[in-house]
Amino acid sequence: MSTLIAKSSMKAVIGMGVTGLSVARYLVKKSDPFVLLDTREAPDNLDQFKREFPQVAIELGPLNTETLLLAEEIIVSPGVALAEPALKEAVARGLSVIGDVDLFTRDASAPIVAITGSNAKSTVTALLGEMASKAGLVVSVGGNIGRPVLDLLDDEGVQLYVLELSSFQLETVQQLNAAAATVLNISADHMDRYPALPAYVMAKQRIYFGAKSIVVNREDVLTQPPLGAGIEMSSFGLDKPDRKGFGLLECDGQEYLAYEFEPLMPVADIKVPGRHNVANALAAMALGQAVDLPVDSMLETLKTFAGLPHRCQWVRKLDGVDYYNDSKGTNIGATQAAISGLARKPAALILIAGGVGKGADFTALKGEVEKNVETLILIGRDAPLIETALSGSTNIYHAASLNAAVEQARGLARAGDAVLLSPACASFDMFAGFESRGDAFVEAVEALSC
Ligand code: UMA
Ligand code: ADP
Repeated sequence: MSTLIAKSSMKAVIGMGVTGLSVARYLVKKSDPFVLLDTREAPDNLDQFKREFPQVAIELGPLNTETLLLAEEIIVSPGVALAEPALKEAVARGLSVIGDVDLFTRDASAPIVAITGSNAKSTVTALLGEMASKAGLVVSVGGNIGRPVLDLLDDEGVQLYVLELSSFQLETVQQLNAAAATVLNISADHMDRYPALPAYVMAKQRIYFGAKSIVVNREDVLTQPPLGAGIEMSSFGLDKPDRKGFGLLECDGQEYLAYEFEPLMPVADIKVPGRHNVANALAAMALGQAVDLPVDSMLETLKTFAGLPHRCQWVRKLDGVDYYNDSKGTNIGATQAAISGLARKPAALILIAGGVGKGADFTALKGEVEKNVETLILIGRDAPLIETALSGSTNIYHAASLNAAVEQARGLARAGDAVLLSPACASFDMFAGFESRGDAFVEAVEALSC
C-alpha cells in the first residue's frame, strides 16, 4: 500500500474517475507515493478510492497550488483542463505535468497503433482491433473508447496495442512513438475547452510525435502534419487512391476498395452501413497495412464487422418508418455525416437533436439540415441556441424530453421516412452519458405500440 511519505518523490494524481483509478493502481504497483486530488467536493468514486487506497491523502475542491508544487510529477486526467490556474502555475515553475498515456508509453512493450480524430475514432479503433485479432495477434484495445490505457498493461502476451486517444489525452503527450498513428478527420468539437480550432488541431496532431508511420486523410488537410518530410506516410480517402493511398476505384461497373491501382473488394461487401463507414474501413486498412496485418484478414473483417452501438445503429421499423440511434453523434461533424449517410429523398428524415452544445457554432449545420432534414425536433439545454442558428432551414419543433421527442417524431413520420437521433451535442444536461441517452432512445422507440 502506498503512503504519502517522501515529498520529493510524491506524485499528484488529479481526477478521480476511471483514469485516476488506473493511475493510482499503477503507482501502487510501482510503490510510488502519491496524493489524490479532485476539483469537485464529492467525486462519484470517492468511497471506492478511500477503500482501495486508505493511506493515501485526498484533497477535494479547488486545486491547491502548494500541494502541486511539492509534487515530483503531476498526472492529470483528460477531463481536467491544463488551463486550470494552479496547473498553469505548476508548468510555469517547471514541474512535469503528464497524463496516463505518457505513463503508458514508458512501460508498453508492444507496438502501438494510435487513433484520433473528431469522429470515427471508436469505430476505427474497434475495427482495427478485430482485424488484428482475425490475423491471429494478441491485441489489447483501449483509451478514450473506455478502458484506460494503463489497465492494458495488465493484459498478458500483448503483441499490438490499439489506442483511441482524445485531444484531451494528447495535450500532455511529448513522444508517443506509435508504430502507426492517424488523425482521421477534423471538425470543430470541444470548443468550450480550446480558445479556437487551431489549438484543438495542434492537440490532435501531437499523436504523430515520434511515429514510425502515419496515416492521413487525403480529403482533410487538417489531418496532415505541417512538416511531414521524412516520415513514412500513407493515406485514405473516398477518392481515387494515389501512391501509398487507400481509396475507391470503379471496376466492371462496381465500386471497389482499392490500394494504389489495385482493386481489393467491392464496397458493397462492407457490412457496416453508411458512406462515412467506407472511409472508416479504408482508414483501418491503411493503419493495418502500416503494422503489417495481412490484407486478407482485414478484408474478411470488413465483411463481418457490424459497427458499434449508438453509431447510426438501426433500432426498429414501425409503420414503414426506420428508427436510428446515433447518440454518439456528439458534435456537428458527426451529425452531418449521419444525416448525409441516412438521407432518403424523396422520403423525409426527421432529426432529433440537442443537449449540451460545448460552445459549437450551430450555423455550420445549416446547409446539411436545409438539404436533408424535413423536420427537426430539439431537446435539451442548448435547444434555443440551435433553433436560432438553424431558423429558416427546416421545420423546427421542441420537446420537453427524449420520450416526448420520439412520440412527436412518430406522429410526424410517414411510411418510408426515417427518424434519427443524432444530437450534435453532449448529453450531460439530461443523461449520464451518450450510452444512457442512446439506451433511453432505443427504449422509447421499442415502447411505441404497433
Ligand atoms: N475532474 C476534476 N476537475 C475537472 C474535470 C474533472 O476534478 O475539471 C474530475 C471529476 O470530478 C471526476 C474525474 O475528474 O472525478 C473524471 O475524470 P475525467 O473527466 O478525466 O474522466 P475519466 O472518468 O477519467 O474518463 C476519461 C475520459 N473522459 C474524458 O475525457 C472527459 C473518457 O472519455 C475515457 O473513456 C476514459 O478516461 C478512459 O481513457 C469519455 C469522453 O467523454 C468517453 N471523452 C471525450 C470525447 O470522447 O469526446 C474526450
Ligand atoms: P468517436 O469515437 O470519434 O466519437 P465513433 O466511431 O464513436 O467516433 O462515431 C461517432 C459518430 O461520428 C457516429 O455516431 C457518426 O455519427 C459519426 N461518424 C462516424 N464515422 C464518421 C466519419 N468518417 N466522418 C464523420 N463522422 C463520422
